[in-house]
Amino acid sequence: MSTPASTWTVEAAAKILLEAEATRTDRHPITDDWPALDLQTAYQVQAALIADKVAHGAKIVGVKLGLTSAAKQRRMGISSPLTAWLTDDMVLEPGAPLKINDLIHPRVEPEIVFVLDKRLAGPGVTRESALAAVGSVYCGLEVIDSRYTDFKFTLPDVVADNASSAKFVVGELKCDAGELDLALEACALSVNGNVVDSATGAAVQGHPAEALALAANALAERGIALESGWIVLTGGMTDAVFIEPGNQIAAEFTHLGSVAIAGA
Ligand code: OOG
Ligand code: MG
Repeated sequence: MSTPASTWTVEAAAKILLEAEATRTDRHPITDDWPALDLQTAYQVQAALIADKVAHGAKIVGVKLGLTSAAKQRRMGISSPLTAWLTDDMVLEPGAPLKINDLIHPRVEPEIVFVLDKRLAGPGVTRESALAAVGSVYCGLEVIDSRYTDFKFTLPDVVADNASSAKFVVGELKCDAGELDLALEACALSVNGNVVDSATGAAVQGHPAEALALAANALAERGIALESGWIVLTGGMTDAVFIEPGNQIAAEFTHLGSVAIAGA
């Protein structure tokens, strides 16, 4: 049953997306029923949704960027990057199985992950000043699980849905960002041992620290700074792959080590 446009509010949209997540039920895009949902309002929905999770005990642990690579933008048909929130309940420990039945239609993508050791506030953040706030860099895998049927959405829809967030794993090898050329850092993505895709860090806005700068500057427009200790997922380097029970998805990086998720 669709909700008439006149009854839509930020809170109503957040509640519907939270319910879809809790009941593992995909749905049609909110903009089908609420075409007036613009980007600014969509970020308010995202904030309301996270506020609800925080009110129920979740802790914000960082930020994720979405649609920062051409591979992701092409697949989703959206050419503009976005930001969303990471909470502690999204953390999957390395080696822990991913319970597929807890999710709707999970997909996995390799990402370069920063952990900040300084506060980073826009505007005016550059790749260099962003890197200066980075304490360490890791490889990672993000599990995305859009609440929209077949991952079909517009930019406001996916922003409202906290950028399809579900789970993420951070690799165990801690590296110093200053010692690596992250644009040249390469990653091979494999499913059950077969390499299905590859990319370098340059796929992410030319350099993952450009993505970090983008996040700092975009969040500054909403009066938010990135805090010391926060984790930043800089965005999928390749297209995401579906994960099913019994599947093993792994990302092997040239210097950042490797990370894997087994579907259960
Ligand atoms: C949106 C989430 C995008 C990324 O890294 O690009 C994202 C989606 O693809 O469903 O997390
Ligand atoms: Mg991602």
